[in-house]
Amino acid sequence: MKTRISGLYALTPDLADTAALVERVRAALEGGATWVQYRNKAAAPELRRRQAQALRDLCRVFPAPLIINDSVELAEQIGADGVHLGAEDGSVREARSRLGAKIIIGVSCYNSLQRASLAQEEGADYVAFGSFFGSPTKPGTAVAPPELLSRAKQCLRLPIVAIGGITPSTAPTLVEHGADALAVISALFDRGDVATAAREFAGLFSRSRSVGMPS
Ligand code: TZP
Ligand code: MG
Repeated sequence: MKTRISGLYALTPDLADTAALVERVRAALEGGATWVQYRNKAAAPELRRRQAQALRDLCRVFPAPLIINDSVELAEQIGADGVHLGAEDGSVREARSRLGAKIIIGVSCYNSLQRASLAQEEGADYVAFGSFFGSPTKPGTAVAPPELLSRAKQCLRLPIVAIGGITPSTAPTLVEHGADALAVISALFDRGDVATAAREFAGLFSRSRSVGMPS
């Protein structure tokens, strides 16, 4: 059985210093991040491979699933738990046939429910929508309203990830609208104390899970 994504999904900032990257991701995991995505569009292939391997080793210890952004090839090379595909990264079917049934496949759907339904039909394991707020990491990207999450919840079976400009103050509305997980870069890794930032995000999920539970 594959783990269903939920909670804080820590996406890596671009850091050339691999030791510093690993320490910051370790702090995020210690603070309660549940999943990690290696994302670095700027690094050369050899550095990407080394960083992905170092994060794979770290994630195995916790354990937490490690997902590779953009590259089926890199995910395969390092034995990652999954791959995350955007519009330019090939189809879910191709990734599935190359990586196999056990690999987690996530898909960026921007603000498109149609793209999400297709991803679900093709066998994706989660879909991501966004950007919900202005993103310092990816300015000028497609904008999605929080209501999209409620609509997606009604028509999809897959878990839903929200992304884009998410901070501890903008996060609650996304969780209330049905986000199962929050993908965060800057509001997590630009903070001096990454573990404390992670705890703030992770706390939103323990609170929402306890709502409605018998006391
Ligand atoms: N896709 C939409 S916004 C974004 C991606 C990859 C970046 C999210 O980073 P931040 O810093 O949490 O806004
Ligand atoms: Mg991509």
